[in-house]
Amino acid sequence: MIDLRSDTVTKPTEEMRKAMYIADVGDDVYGEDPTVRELEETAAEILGKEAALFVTSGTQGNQIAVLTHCRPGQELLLEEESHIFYYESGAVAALAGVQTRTIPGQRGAMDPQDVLNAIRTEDIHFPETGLICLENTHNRAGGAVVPVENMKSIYNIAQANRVPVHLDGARLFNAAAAAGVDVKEFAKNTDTVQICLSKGLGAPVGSIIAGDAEFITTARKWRKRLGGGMRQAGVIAAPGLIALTKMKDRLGEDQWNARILAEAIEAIPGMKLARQPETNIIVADVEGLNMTSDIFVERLRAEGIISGTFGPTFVRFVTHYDVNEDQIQKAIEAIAKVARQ
Ligand code: TLP
Repeated sequence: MIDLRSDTVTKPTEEMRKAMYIADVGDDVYGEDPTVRELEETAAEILGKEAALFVTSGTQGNQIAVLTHCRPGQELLLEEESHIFYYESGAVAALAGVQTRTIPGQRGAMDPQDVLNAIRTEDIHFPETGLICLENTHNRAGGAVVPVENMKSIYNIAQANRVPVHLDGARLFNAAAAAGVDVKEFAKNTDTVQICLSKGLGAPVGSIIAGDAEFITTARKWRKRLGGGMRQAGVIAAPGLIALTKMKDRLGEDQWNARILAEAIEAIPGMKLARQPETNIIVADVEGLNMTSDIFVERLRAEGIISGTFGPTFVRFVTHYDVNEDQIQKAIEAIAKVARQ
């Protein structure tokens, strides 16, 4: 099977497995796991933030950020197809008790003027705007890179109105690789950032949230409340450290493979790209084949290729380090075969 469902499906490398075996560990709830501490310090430095916290998943990281920034009854501004709004099971309502106000985006980027217009003025009838969330790369916009300039404009507006900004940077390193800039350039236009170690970077588990020291202290308490205080977590922090320091330099390969796959899909009669890929996510429209995405994904699976539905006629393919160029060629042949059926 060639699994192109997501970059979450990668298996840990041999180096990661060895690092897990030899990891120095302690009880992290007491702050005594040296490997976790090293991971958090390294992540804070890479992201240009004061402090960082190792959390179980991207969803937990985003939710802890919302819980730490907001109070119940506040309003959260976010792009209408963002992961926090679309894919986190309504957690911001269920856990933080905030209401969401969505703003349409262009390739994942909100218009700063729309953000400004959505920030609430003081009025007895209104909820307070508690937080603005950004996402980069933007998953449902097909891995689109939200430009640094756009983030900067929104951050300036947020600061002028004393509203914090959180970045869901699950795939921030893919954005940095595609834009040819350091992740700090994105992160500096935010108060807090969440990055996933277990997507393109290939760690088996875990995410990081970073921000100022006070924020991280409160976030640590929220993590404990949510049952995310881990004990000898060095065994999972060790592959996370490898992901963070060694895996980012190969993300260009995933982008290259995504381009090859996208160009081939574009040439298949009846198929078209929902948008040109910028990073490692490809979204294809199969409407012209008179198939739903469910049927297409099922038939493609029968040919040994796993993809994911992304709407009634949209199919998503994600490249990652467990798929090489030969396997991309096999995937192309299988996609073309299904398209002819
Ligand atoms: N995304 C997953 C699914 O949940 C859709 C995927 O396969 O792409 N932010 C963004 C932008 C994400 O894409 C994801 C995962 C998360 C947060 C959540 O991360 P996890 O899965 O670690 O909770």
